[in-house]
Amino acid sequence: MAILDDLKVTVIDMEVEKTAKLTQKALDDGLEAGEILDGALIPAMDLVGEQYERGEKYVPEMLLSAHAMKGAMKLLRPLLVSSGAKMKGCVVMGTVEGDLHDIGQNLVGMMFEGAGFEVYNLGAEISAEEFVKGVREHEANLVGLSALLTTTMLHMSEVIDALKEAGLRDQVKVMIGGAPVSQEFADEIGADGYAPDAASAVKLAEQLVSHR
Ligand code: B1M
Repeated sequence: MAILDDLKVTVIDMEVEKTAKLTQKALDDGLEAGEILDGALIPAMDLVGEQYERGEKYVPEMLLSAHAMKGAMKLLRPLLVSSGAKMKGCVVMGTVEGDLHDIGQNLVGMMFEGAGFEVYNLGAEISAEEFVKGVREHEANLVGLSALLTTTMLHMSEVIDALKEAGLRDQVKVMIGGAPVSQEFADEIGADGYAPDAASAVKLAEQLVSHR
């Protein structure tokens, strides 16, 4: 669809305002939030990542594309979270220590909210201690960990260890996600599950809280 192709280009070209305008236009034209995400915004960020890898783009440019995507997500948020469903469970989530990639985990958080979870999104660069504090404070029954870097994914097991040390591991399920992690890695660190994307993250969260 032409508008999705145009939107993809505006994100890649780091056009923050134009991205917001086109996202609004796509919504006004009747496109669904999911179509806009999957048909333009996520593929655009993938391409930006590939361009960075090939040395065709640098960090500040990646950041501007990320700003454009975040602006679009602001407009999509009300549509992704409006459900009014009864609370299914309480999730404390965030991106692990040293990792400031928060677009994916924000998206997962919005989908959780839309599916009827109570969500406490702690943000990015969250230490194991902060996750423990969040679980205690909100009496969460699910913890969602995100990492986008092969270096920071290693902090996920520290969160699990800290939950064990705090005596909280039995009361929470831990799920992980983010490009470098996998089901194998989840098994290795003793997480309860892994989801590759936001839609499957919701399904997994529902399964995990219903099997308590
Ligand atoms: Co960064 N970056 N980045 N970056 N960046 C990647 C991740 C990279 C793959 C790019 C590349 O080389 N191709 C690469 C990582 C390589 C690696 O470790 N394997 C990389 C690098 C190297 C870096 C820096 C080290 C660059 C540098 O400074 N030299 C640096 C690190 C900074 C740090 O964190 N300490 C860095 C910085 C940045 C920016 C700040 C510029 C910016 C982030 C801005 C922000 O998030 N606020 C940025 C961006 C934008 C990217 C790319 C281009 C896009 C990430 C994104 O938002 N994708 C990325 C390349 C890529 O991923 N294609 C890249 C869209 C988002 C919707 O997808 O986050 O994968 P994603 O989330 C998905 C799933 O993974 C899953 O569901 C989401 C929705 O479907 N998911 C979960 C995520 N979390 C989940 C949790 C769950 C379940 C599912 O349960 C709890």
